[in-house]
Amino acid sequence: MYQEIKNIFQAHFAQEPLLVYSPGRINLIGEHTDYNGGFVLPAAIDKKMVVAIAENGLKTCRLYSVDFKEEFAFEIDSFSPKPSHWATYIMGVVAQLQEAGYPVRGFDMVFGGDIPVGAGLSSSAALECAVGYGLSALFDFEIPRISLVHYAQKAEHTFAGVQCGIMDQFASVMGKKDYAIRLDCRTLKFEYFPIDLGDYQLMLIDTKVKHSLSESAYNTRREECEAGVKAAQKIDSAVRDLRDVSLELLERLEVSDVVKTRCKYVIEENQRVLDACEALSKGDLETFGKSVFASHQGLSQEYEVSCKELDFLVDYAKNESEILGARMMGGGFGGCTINIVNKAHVDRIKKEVRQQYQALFGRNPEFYLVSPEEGSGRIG
Ligand code: GAF
Repeated sequence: MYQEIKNIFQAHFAQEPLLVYSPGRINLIGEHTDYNGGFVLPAAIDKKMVVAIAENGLKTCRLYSVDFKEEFAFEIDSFSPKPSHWATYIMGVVAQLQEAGYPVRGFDMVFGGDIPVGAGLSSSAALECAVGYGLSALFDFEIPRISLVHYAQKAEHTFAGVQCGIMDQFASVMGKKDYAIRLDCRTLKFEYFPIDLGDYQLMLIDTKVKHSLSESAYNTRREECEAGVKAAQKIDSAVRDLRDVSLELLERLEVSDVVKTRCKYVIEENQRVLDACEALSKGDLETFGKSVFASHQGLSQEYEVSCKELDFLVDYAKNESEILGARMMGGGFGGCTINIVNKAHVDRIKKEVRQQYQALFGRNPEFYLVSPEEGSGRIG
């Protein structure tokens, strides 16, 4: 893949590029908690966005997307967001770096990779992080990794219009082989958590659907949670995030039932992350798996960000004794489920799921066996 992207770069721009990558991510548990100042347990994976980049001495930045087979150019001194276009993620990062005072000059870039788009594995965060990493390497300025995470997240807010939390960019930049990251999204304190699943392994099942609601519903959920926090602050001024709100206090809030239900999910999910980490550290995979199933139940019934395809896959897993836990992953409304599957049964389970899913939804699911990998890096 690296060589292919390098070759395409040379064919397009006739010079030697610098190559960097940033990975996609999984999340074991802790969904929609990041923008609520809560806890998450993501990991980087071995599916990556690769960026080939070189300075071009021009005022124009020339881009080529391998996956979309499309070119795009913008002027380094004058550009604006282009929501829903892939170039917006790149321009967003350039804008953040410029605002922070880093010297970004004209460049040529080719990018591509093997993170399936729309599968909830954060291909856009990986692109933002790879671009930030690539620009810092190209123009020789040191950016602390944590600042890179913030610039990438801010690029998503300002240029893609999605008010995402910090989880995806954090995992992509800070990932570590064989470890998940237990991250406190309020303080940004984190701990690398060894992932040793013994006879089990992580398998993603891609529904191959992405329902159109995903972006608008994401921002609505965020607003609903903020409404809950505001109402709680009227009663207890010490409340900063939903994790400071007890279920008893939640009951007393003057908010709609919908807001209460959304907040309840977040409060419980935060606790589930802590419980799941405790179980993991004791090697108690069964208890860990139960928290994972409970997370899906909350996402589907209370937070209402699932869909029939995801629910079907999790219901299947609940009835399969060789899967210890399963849930939807990421923003929702499609993408992948994450499953803790007995290695010896992976092939049988794949076959069964494929048959049943195909019969019900008329499309083939995709399966990815994944494990935690290193975050952003330079190649060569
Ligand atoms: C998306 C967002 F980008 C993350 O910040 C996070 O909120 C996630 O949805 C849900 O947990 O991936």
